[in-house]
Amino acid sequence: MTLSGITQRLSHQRTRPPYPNCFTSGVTDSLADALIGIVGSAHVLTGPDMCAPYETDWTRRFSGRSRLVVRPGDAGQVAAIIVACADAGARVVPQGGNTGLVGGGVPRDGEVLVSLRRLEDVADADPVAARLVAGAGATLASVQHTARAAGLAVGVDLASRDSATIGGMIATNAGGIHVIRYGPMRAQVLGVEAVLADGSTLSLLDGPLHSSAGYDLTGLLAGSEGTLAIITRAALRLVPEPTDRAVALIGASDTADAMALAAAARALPSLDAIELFHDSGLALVRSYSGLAAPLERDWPAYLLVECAGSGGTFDELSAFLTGTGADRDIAVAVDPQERRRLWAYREQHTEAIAAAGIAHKFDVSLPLSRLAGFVAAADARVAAHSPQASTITFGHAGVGNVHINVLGLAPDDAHIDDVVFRVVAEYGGSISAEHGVGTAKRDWLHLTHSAVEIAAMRAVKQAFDPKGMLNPGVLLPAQA
Ligand code: 2HG
Ligand code: ZN
Repeated sequence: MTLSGITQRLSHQRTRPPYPNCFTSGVTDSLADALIGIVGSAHVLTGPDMCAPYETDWTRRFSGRSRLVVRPGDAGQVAAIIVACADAGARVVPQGGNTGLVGGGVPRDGEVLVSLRRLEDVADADPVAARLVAGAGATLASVQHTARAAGLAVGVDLASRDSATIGGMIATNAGGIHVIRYGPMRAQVLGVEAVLADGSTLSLLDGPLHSSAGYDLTGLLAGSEGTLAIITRAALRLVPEPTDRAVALIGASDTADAMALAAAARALPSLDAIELFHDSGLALVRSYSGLAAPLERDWPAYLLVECAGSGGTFDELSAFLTGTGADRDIAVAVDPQERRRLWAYREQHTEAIAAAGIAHKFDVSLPLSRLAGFVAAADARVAAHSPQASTITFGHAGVGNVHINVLGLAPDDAHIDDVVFRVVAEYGGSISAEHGVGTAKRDWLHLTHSAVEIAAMRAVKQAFDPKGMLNPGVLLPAQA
């Protein structure tokens, strides 16, 4: 099942709170009338049932009320919406596929929610320039499909590919499983088109590949979480589509052993992914999916290594595995179906956790040499905070990005957030690696970012959005 599939299933199980600021059907105000004039009545949603799917994020921890939901069909309509909202003094929350995990893409207090999903056009890939232009609402899967038709691929891939949109992925500087090879989303974006807070459009889609003329505005908007502008289209760089892949799942005696294997695997020329998970996550995935045990025996930790290229990946991976020691418990797959099966143990973590409860999610990054120590310390600190909590840790071991998921606690238990983020700071990490800061983490930004850094970020926000209209409350902590 895809992330969108489980979202639908889980949203049916939820009881919905009342939404006093989301109008009941048929009742409008002058802003709604103005927006209907821009996008048509079919694309201004004003009833609580209509707005509800846009008001809770994927974690189910973060939800709020919108004034209404508006669904523009092109960048011109986005610009007109921004002007209408500014005139009405309304604030705006942009949203892509609503696969976010940090409360950054859902309303908080009666904002206008601008859903970019209708901006889903994907132009054919340009094989000479190895680039493609996609609307902000195009899903990653649809862009991957178009790139593949030209023998090319997108350098970023993640489990929510069927629902996550290009605009949202840029706004959060998403990472995923290939960061080790191609870098995060910011490194895939050649240029963007974006609507600024004054309704003007910044058009950076067509520039030359290489330019050092001034500030990198595209790079700045990547990771800005909708607080500086609303991204409407993007030009993405493409990479050669691998035609040959081999995957290995290796049992490890503990996180440190897995990280030592990961360090050795980083030297593989065709390395495409290095992923980590533990026995606790595997048990949850197996009971959720019914999958059999992946290896001959159970291990405390597991490392998944994938090589991809145009030939010889199995031999390259085999030579590496031989060098890891004679008594290793390993499964290797070349056949696509078998590779998918090995990947399922890792990729189904998020869904399996969501099926078990509402988790506190910590997407953090650590210096590679301190990651194993951090995982042990975080586990111990969570257990000391609350014996009924269970911790599941997995992630992108090759780049030091781990996802700590804590189950068994109340969704509004902010103390646990404090406990985990303080361990991150102690171990020299960052409180967000690839999901963004959102509303979930802004109050802990100061733990890993200096006052000078936060002041510079505030100055940027002030320059782009002096009235604080775009995604208020996200990324930057409230000022005392
Ligand atoms: C992944 O790596 C995603 O699968 C989701 O970033 C992580 O569910 C999570 O905590
Ligand atoms: Zn991840």
